[in-house]
Formats: sequence, C-alpha cells, structure tokens
Amino acid sequence: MDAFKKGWFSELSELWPGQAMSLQVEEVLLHEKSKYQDVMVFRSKTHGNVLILDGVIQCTEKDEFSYQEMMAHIPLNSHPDPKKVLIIGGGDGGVLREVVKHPFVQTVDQCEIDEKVIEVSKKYLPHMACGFDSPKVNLHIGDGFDFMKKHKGEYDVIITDSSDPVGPASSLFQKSYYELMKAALKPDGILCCQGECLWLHLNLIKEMLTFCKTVFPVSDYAFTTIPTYPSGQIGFILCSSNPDTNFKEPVTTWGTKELKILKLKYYNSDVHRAAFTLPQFAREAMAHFCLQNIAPAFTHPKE
Ligand code: SPD
Repeated sequence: MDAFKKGWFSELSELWPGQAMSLQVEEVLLHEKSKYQDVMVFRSKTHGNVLILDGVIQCTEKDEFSYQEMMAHIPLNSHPDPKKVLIIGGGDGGVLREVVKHPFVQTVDQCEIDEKVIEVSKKYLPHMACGFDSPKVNLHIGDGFDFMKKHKGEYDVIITDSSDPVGPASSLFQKSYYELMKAALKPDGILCCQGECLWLHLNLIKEMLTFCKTVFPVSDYAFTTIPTYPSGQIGFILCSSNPDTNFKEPVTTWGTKELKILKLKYYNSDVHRAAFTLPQFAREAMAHFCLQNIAPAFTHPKE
C-alpha cells in the first residue's frame, strides 16, 4: 500500500502496525530529499499545511499547538527561573516559538541537524517558524551530541524535539543521550524530550523512565492529546537534576490575561497538572514511578 492513494496521504510505519492516520491532500507543495531525510509538505483539505519527514507526520497547522505548547511550557514552568534554554531538533520552529515567548527566557540556543527542515518551515509553516526571528535565538546547524559535548553545565532547560526512534533518531531515546543532556544542564536544570505514545510504546516509555531514574533524582511522564499523531496522543519525558522539582505542580502559573497575551491555545496550569494523570493501564505499567499517585486500595471513606 502506498502512502498516497486517491488523493489521501496515509502515515504508514512499523512503529504503529495495522493503523494509519490519513489526511486528504489538496496539493503537494514540496517533495525533496535533504542530506538526512525525505522532506514533504502538502496542503491538506482540513488541517492546513502538513510537514512530513520520512513518511511521518511532524505537524499540521491545525493541531501543532498542542505538542509545541506542552513541550515548551511544562518544563519552563517547572523551573523557577529558566533563563537559558537549549532546543535540540525542532527544525519546524514550533517549540522555539513557544520558548521565546516565555517571559523568563533570555537566551535560546537551537541545534538542528537538517537545515532543509528550517528552510521549508519558514516557507510553508510561517506561523511556526516565526520563532527563528526572535533576538533571543542563536541557531546552530549541526549534530546535537557534538553541540552538547562543547556546552557543559550551561542550560537551565534542555528540550529535545525529535522525530520517532527510527534510524539515527533512535540514539535520542537512549541512556547515553540523557547523560549527555545532564552534563549540559546547570546543577538544578530540567529537560523535556519527545516521549512517544502510551497506547503504542509503553515498553519504550518504561525502559526510558527506568534509565532516567538512574541518571536523575526526579523523572516523570506527561502527555498531550493531538489528533494527527499516532493514536491521537504523544508524551514527554521530563527529568530534573534538582531533587526538589515537582513537575506535577507548575512553579509559575498564568491567569486568563497572561494566557491571552502569550497566545496560548492548549496549555494552562490545570492542563499542566492534568498531563501527569495517567490512565490506569499506564499507571499500572509504570507502578514504581507513580506509586505516590495511587490511593490505598478500598479505603473506607470514613477511615
Ligand atoms: N510521530 C511523530 C512525532 C513527531 C515529534 N516531533 C514533531 C516535531 C514538531 N515540532
């Protein structure tokens, strides 16, 4: 079966066998091979422009804000003073757009390996790529591993906005990468990485949280809903070098006025807190990470 059939794009991958998100295509705007991957953008009938890398949906203009806002503001609002931020990947600029709007952030280094993704996003996803225009940003084209090796102990927050763990991106889901991020963080720094889907990748998530526990004193998992990602959901692995961090309770909260000024459409403090409340099947699978959330069984209300 081809990804394109009768004017529809279907997202086929071994990472979600037997299922596929499909979008009706109005026009393919670009289809090229970059040095690293197959890059495509099409205008969809219902979701605006869509960026596809190696056959996988990275973002649609209609629902991208869920992922980008949550990936940026959960870690930033879990840190008391996130002045200096590093973004690895995220070449479409969506996470960067959110990070630069955060009032405490002064400097953002972004390291993206594929310049083509930035170029294409500036042209076809201008409402995401607008973050690149911020004076807070220093853009580096290159390998995130090499970049972090040269920037030890510098960052309050590191965000890794990667594609799925296939090919070279799989190294971003391994313990050695988390150790490298830890070394690039300040002693009380926080990280947030693409953490895949509870419905599809529970074993991977458990494996990651297991090694995170050996590297950081605090680690957790949050998720967001997003219709065009596989199974409509994607998560975030969050780790802190500060043992006092409680990701579930934002240290900075915003009221309606601030949410409007910051043009937030998904994130608010209640959604931040709720993102850590896992469905029972996931909670059981990760039992040793979330024991503190599980009420004692069958306690009588009067006890
Ligand atoms: N299954 C797709 C996961 C993609 C995560 N990264 C998307 C980049 C959006 N900034």
